Amino acid sequence: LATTTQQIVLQAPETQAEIFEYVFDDTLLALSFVVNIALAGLTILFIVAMGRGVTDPRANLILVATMLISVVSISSYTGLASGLTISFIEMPAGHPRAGEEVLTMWGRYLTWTFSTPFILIVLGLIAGSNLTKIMTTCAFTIAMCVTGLAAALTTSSLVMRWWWFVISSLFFLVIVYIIMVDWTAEAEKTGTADLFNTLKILTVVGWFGYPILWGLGVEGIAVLDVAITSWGYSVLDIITKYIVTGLVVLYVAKEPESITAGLDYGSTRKAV
Ligand code: RET
Repeated sequence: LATTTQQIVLQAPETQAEIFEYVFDDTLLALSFVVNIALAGLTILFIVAMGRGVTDPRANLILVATMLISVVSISSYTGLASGLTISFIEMPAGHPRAGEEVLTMWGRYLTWTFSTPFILIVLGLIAGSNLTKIMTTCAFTIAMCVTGLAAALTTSSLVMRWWWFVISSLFFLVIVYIIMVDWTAEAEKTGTADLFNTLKILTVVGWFGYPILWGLGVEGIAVLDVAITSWGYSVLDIITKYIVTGLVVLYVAKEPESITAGLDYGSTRKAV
């Protein structure tokens, strides 16, 4: 009987129903999902309320893009809360939890693929950048998230996990460069530097938190446990999504006309 009990304890949840139960047994973990679903919903309502009177097409494009960040977020966290996008994955030799089945929230990396481009569209539009640079950052963030997903799901070798991590980080640096160098200069010319610089700090500092958490959490060197890692990502999401959205929406609703970047880039007003 003792052996049977031990086997049951060591057996990681496998079916979606078992994972769902596991998540909701851990109140802290479950809350890290539920809080974000609620905040994303409130953020959407806030955007709708604040954006009612805005008629400028470019300002509306920015508002729609902010809304899509939260739309993706609700779906992302519903995927995690339901157990659909969580799996227990066996870590390769050399990993601190080698041979153990570790809870992996792979849905996060998957859904960042869809949410982060909208954040970059918002920032690029506010800086008054052009389609080429906005598309470049979108392509690189998709590449960053997909290779991050690959890092989390690779079980064959520890070296390969970290190699994916390195590739993903290189893609990340391309984005950081465009934000820090190109967009900073463009925002200066566009006259949106005040807002842009605040968003830039929240975004660049916030985004660096993700690979750091990945490295310290269960996917990496495993000094942080699953619930803490999950809360870490949830808090970073609150900063990089809802707080950024809130600042953008307040500004755009108050001064839709100052979000101009010249006719070439789709503005409704001539560049000054
Ligand atoms: C990973 C691991 C591999 C290396 C790097 C990463 C970066 C992730 C980032 C995520 C940002 C997510 C946001 C989500 C909001 O919805 C994939 C963790 C560099 C920067 C802003």
